[in-house]
Amino acid sequence: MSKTKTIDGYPFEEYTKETYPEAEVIERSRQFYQWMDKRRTVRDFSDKPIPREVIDNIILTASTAPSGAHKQPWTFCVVSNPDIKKEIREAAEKEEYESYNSRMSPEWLEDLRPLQTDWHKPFLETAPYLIIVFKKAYDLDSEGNKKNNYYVNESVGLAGGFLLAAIHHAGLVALTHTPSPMNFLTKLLNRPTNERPVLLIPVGYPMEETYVPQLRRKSLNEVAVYYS
Ligand code: IYR
Repeated sequence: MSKTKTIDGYPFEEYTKETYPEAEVIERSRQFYQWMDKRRTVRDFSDKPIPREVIDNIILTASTAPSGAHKQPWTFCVVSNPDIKKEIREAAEKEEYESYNSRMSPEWLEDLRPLQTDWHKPFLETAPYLIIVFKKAYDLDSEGNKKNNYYVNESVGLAGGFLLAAIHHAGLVALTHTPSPMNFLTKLLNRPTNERPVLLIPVGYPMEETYVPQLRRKSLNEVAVYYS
């Protein structure tokens, strides 16, 4: 049991973070980078099942992300039911068809050309699980009163990042899919009025032979500026 104390009446507990000698810090940071650099967005999913426990652990990991005033303003909807997956696919493809054929600008379509995406979204039925991340614009207490959440977009973005890292760590793959508009998910999944869909993430094993676009990630000096 860790030591506890109260500050202004609020409970605190001692936090002991495992630390390492400097050489090990360097080595760990390098290894983690090299391993995270292997994460890729995948669109070719196997239908091989995944134990529910894995999905539970991935979501619990995402929910460890920091959030404004520790409100954890997110709901993860987990869809494995084939009928619901089919409904989601049909609704998403309808929106995506419109997007690719009339809503997206020529520049946007050109930018997507290297990814070779189109309005067909078979993975929404193939992947064993779809995780739909909803942000909670506000909370509702037991009497239905609105309670504020803070930095909701930032918080949910961080949780999404943790979710993708947890999926990668489990040896699974994901696709960060954002059909636009995605309001159909609110209705389809019967979500309350304080929740808005943010990310639709198919999770599974990759197909045995899977191809991803050859991408180059920006170098350190393209993404970092140091003020020493
Ligand atoms: N939502 C569409 C289009 C799309 C948009 C971006 I920005 C991407 O990085 C990839 C795809 C789709 O999912 O196909």
